[in-house]
Amino acid sequence: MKKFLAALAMIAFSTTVLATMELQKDLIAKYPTSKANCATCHVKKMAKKGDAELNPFGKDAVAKAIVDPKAEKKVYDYKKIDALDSDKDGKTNLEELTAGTNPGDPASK
Ligand SMILES: [Ca+2]
Repeated sequence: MKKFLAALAMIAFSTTVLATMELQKDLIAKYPTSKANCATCHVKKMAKKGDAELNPFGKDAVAKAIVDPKAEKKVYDYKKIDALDSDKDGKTNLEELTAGTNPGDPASK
């Protein structure tokens, strides 16, 4: 039973990580100079399960950039939040993604 639960936990974790990797690839495809990684949307670069808190850019993406919130597979239109300055550091999200700085971290601009 323990092995089964461990396997189940691994699958759940992998699915979450894979979903995140897919979003990361999507972001890089749309903003090739963005240097997108986990910390682009999350507080911690290597977020563990249950500790994947979103940073201000990640929160704006979830709140304002999802094309159809009811769809099972979420598609993001980041253009909807290009003009915002999610982390309030004086640079828009588009400026930060283009420059390769982090739009969700005010210490990166
Ligand atoms: Ca920033």
